[in-house]
Amino acid sequence: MGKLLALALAGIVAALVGERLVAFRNRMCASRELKPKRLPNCHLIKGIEVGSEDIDILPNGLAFISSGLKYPGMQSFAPDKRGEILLMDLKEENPRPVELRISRGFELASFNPHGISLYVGEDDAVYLFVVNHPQYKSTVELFKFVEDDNSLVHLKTIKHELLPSVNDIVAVGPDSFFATNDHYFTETFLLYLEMFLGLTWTNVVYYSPKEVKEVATGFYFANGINMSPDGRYVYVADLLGQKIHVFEKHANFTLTPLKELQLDTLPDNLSVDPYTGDIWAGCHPNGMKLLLYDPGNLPGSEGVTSSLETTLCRNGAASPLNTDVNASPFPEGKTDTSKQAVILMKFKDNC
Ligand SMILES: *[C@@H]1O[C@H](CO)[C@@H](O)[C@H](O)[C@H]1NC(C)=O
Ligand SMILES: *[C@@H]1O[C@H](CO)[C@@H](O)[C@H](O)[C@H]1NC(C)=O
Ligand SMILES: [Ca+2]
Ligand SMILES: [Ca+2]
Repeated sequence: MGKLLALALAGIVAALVGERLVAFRNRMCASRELKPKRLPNCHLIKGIEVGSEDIDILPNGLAFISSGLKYPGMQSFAPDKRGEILLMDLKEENPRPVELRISRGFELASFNPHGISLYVGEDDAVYLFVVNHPQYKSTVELFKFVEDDNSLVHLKTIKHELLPSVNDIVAVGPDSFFATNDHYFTETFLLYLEMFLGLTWTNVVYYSPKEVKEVATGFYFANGINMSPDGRYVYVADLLGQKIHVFEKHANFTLTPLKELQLDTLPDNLSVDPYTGDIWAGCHPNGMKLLLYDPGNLPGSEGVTSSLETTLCRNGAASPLNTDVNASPFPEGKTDTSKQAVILMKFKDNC
């Protein structure tokens, strides 16, 4: 009898693990294959070989790039090199990235920048918010950009118990922002277990010096976050949920869910076109390949875009259109970081 019971229990555990494994592989798009394609207007920018995690661009064409992220479980192209913020003037014919100098007093050796966000203050002062992971912890660094000498003046380091595992931020004031936490747990074993079991415990937090609060939760892996140009809507990419969530933002900085855009790929960072309001997402076509990084079988990248109309229409379900035709992972070459999205996947507009 004892043996039978043990056998039955073992069977149940195996079935549960098997079921979780299948669900996990689905969330990771583990069997998805894309044929590499070359994009004629896409070329490598020299000087960012160690990867560019995030980009934010000022209206005058100055692009800020965070580079050199080291993230547990992910391939790093230069594990011993500290991270940096690069500046590139997109108005130039052949723009080249230059490293921004950071004011003294900031601990540069452990700089590990992740998501970034720009905020232009009333006096036209430019603030740069940078998610940082010194010793794999999470902080948000606030800098002021000094254009005259290509430098960043460090203003403060923000740490908070509600910000344990920050991925990306979107600034809403000179010292306030929304941030995504991409894990609930911070301990390595537990955070892998969390992903494997498919817990939806990651969240979005609003931070200001006066108030810090959770404003949305229920994501498998909250990743990129951004805002509509008029500031009325907030967009959150759920990497393993394969969705972009659309929220309405209120004057008291709470969010109410409005809509979800279902994708067939793993969305990472989100950019918003300041003129049209279109969302552009850099995505990972196959999360398993990203995790198991094999230089002989690169994970690739793809982009997804959603027009403002599609994003906001209440009853229209956005669906990716003809992925195969428009898809093209990063061209062959040594710097595939799956961080350089190169394709465009149009949404069918059902509005
Ligand atoms: C915030 O504002 C929204 C919309 O005006 C309202 O429904 C909500 O109750 C407010 N929440 C808090 C906590 O004040
Ligand atoms: C986001 O990441 C994609 C690829 O993952 C990259 O191509 C894109 O430049 C980044 N976009 C911005 C503006 O953050
Ligand atoms: Ca960002
Ligand atoms: Ca990200």
